[in-house]
Amino acid sequence: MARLVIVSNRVPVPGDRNPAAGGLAVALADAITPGSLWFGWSGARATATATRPEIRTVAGITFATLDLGETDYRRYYSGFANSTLYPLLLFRLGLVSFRKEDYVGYRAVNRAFAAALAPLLLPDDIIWIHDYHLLPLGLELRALGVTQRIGFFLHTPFVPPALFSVLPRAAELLEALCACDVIGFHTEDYRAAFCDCVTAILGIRPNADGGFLHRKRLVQVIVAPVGIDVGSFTASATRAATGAATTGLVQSLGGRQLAVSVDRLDYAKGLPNRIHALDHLLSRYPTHRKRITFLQIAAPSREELGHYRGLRRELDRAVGDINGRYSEPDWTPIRHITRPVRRTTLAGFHRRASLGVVTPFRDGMNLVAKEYVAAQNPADPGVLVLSRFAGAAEELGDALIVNPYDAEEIAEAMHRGLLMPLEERQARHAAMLARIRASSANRFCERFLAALDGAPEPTPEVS
Ligand code: ADQ
Repeated sequence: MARLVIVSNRVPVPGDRNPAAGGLAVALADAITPGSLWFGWSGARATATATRPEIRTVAGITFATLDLGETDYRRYYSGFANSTLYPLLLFRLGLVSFRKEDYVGYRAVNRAFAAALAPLLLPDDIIWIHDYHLLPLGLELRALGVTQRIGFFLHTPFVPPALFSVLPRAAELLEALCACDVIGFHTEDYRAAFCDCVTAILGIRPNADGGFLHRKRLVQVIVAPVGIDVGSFTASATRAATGAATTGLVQSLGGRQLAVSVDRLDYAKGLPNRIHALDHLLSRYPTHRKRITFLQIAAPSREELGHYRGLRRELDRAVGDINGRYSEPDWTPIRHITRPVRRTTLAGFHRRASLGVVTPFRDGMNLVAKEYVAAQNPADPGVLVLSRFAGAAEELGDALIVNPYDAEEIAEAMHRGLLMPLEERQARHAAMLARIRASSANRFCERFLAALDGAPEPTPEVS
């Protein structure tokens, strides 16, 4: 049987003292079985980028990681990946900066990844590359003579040609990505936007199935929505709901309703606007004062970047302002935690929350929305308030869908959710539960790997 090789920017090595909070590891937990190889950055920085990976095997899975040199880290990771590509793909044109040396560094790290990975590959391997940090990795591997099947999955949205063509080197990057056999996206919208870019920028028109020929290679473009392992998340939520952390939380609420938000601290997640929404809720509907506690858990992320530090200050200010204006001696509207919390603990909090508030300005998918649904007690479920610009909204139309830029609309949805009759809550929850079961983490991996497995054998000479 073919071995699966996963490549991602960060590698979640078990026991890592400094794991990155994020959805990628959750999404791939089902794919990475004993015998697989996971390759990428260790998360550590050194004077120069390593040329040979450090290899560890844990529970039959091989983890091969490289340390990044300081300059490469600045140009590839902080620079082109997170200050150019990420804001662009999240539709935040005003935050995009471009420096040629960052692009050169980005390409150099992709080349270094390819050079370190190629000697580890076996003839029948299936290679699955993840996310915007590694758009040109497929091409770099092909340049070293790698003929194995290569797939690529993008965890962010994809933007239409009018936006993508803003990127200097847009054509070069698109071409490089087309060295893969299968390219996958969370939603039909992103897939269509990518195909439109291929047409507008490369002059190639994909067929109705999203396939096209590029340099003698058939490239397939597919939709594979990322999901979660619903059964195991529901089981952890049920267990955690009676555990110490959740019972302590529930006791501290003194019978008040709980609303929960869980995010990486990222400007795409719409955090300050959500806090403004709470302001609207409490001023427009004073009946909720002293009756609701809002628990915001935001794990720090990419703190070395200025925009992220600025966001943290903005959020601290907004929370302080609302708590200052509405708190009573025996009640504070917002509890604000800026630390990662264990996923199993979060599951218990979700289960006890009458409202899950997930309002990113943009999000590739957003697994927290699915986790909130999976954690609910079907007999007495809470209500999900969800941004229409999260990929998850395509599947979770039974949530209360809001425009995340409109704080008043979010407030109205929160109000409606807090008062929603049991029967309506049950019906909406049942419909959403069925959807997340149908697009589980397992199904995501199966769908992508089946497409990759069925891809025709690549021809060796690619010119
Ligand atoms: P992320 O932006 O990291 O992922 P998301 O999909 O919400 O976002 O997944 C986050 C995961 O980390 C969830 O499992 C969640 O429970 C956990 N998490 C979030 N905040 C946390 C916190 N404060 N403490 C501890 N754990 C926390 C990227 C894309 C998403 C896409 C995923 C998967 O940005 O759009 O859904 O990849 O493709």
